[in-house]
Amino acid sequence: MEETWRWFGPDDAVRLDHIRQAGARGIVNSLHQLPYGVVWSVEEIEKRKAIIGADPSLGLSWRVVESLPVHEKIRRGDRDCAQLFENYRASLRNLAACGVRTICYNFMPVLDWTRTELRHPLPGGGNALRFNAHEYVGFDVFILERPGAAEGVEPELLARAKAWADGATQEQKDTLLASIMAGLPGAYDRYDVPGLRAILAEYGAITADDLKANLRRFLQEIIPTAEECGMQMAMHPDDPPRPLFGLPRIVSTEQDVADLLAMADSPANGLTLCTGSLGAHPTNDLPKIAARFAGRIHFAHLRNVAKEPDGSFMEADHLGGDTDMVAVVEALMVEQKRRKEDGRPDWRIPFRPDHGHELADDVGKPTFPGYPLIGRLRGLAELRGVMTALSRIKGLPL
Ligand code: DNO
Ligand code: MN
Repeated sequence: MEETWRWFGPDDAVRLDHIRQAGARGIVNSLHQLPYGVVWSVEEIEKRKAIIGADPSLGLSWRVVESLPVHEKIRRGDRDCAQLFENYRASLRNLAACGVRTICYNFMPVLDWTRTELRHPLPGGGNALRFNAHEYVGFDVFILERPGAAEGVEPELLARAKAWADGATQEQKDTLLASIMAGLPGAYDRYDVPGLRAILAEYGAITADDLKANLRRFLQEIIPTAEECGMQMAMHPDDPPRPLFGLPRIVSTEQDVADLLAMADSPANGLTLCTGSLGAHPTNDLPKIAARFAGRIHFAHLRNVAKEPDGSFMEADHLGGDTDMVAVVEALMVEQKRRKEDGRPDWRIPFRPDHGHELADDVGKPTFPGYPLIGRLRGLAELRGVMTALSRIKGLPL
């Protein structure tokens, strides 16, 4: 397995030499400074490559793009997207010309990964990310006041949500909003409550089927180009894997993944196996999903979650939580063996420790939420231990 690490670019408090100290060589990167929908020029891509490779003794290179963002108009299914599709294809061609061929992206409308709590205290100090179902409902029903938000919510959960909203100070409400927005990548504007209402209104009453049709259209537009360029598109699943604020999410379950891969039956149309995202869904069996779709997994995000009965979940230690991480890693390593035996030069699957706890000297540092140095370094070390042991015991190639 190829060790990679998400780096947010020159603004990241985690430096490239830190990443090398953690052991990773592959950099996962995006051009966060560019607005959504514009072409990534060869010049901008080369500039970033030069920064990543500036100190050759570190041996780092840009391995995966995360993300090449899909414009909201494409997700929403606007008619006049021809230029946006053309720009996306141009960015793919430019990236391929610069040697970057694995592209992680997502199809989550409006938001990206979403939590309600960025600093849940851990025993002994340090913090974890959490999704608290009552805070989510409290925000949706009593702060956003989205029409219909209370429909279908368990009365007991709704009562706890109301108690939370009634008791929360303005500061607590602001912190919740900031937590919900924290997953939007890079230096982008986050929505305030009126802004969120406005963008939700633009989506109107979109259904999961509508969103799937929009995804199919996107894949029809870009997969042929990805094929021509020898690129691997790797869809990131929904985090959390459930509808949010009335917007459907369509890459949440094993069946959704099967549907996505069937929409364009091409090796270029693949998956980022994010165990933490899929793992927060009650019916997803991660080792099974990893084994079933192994041939189309181009990238892996490895982390764990501990689920709670009301739909809340907490980001757990990488080898803790509800997902059998050893079994997932084994499935990926079995796939690597197959690729190697097929003579593929690129048989190693890139993975990164996806999120880590904020631990020790990282507490209080201006790292990106979920992306501190020490917690990810710990996660990567634990995962590397699993891989090393599996390789020895099962004879699987590392
Ligand atoms: C969360 C990440 C996601 C991911 C995007 C990919 O930490 O795994 O934000 O980068 O969804 O498009
Ligand atoms: Mn992920």
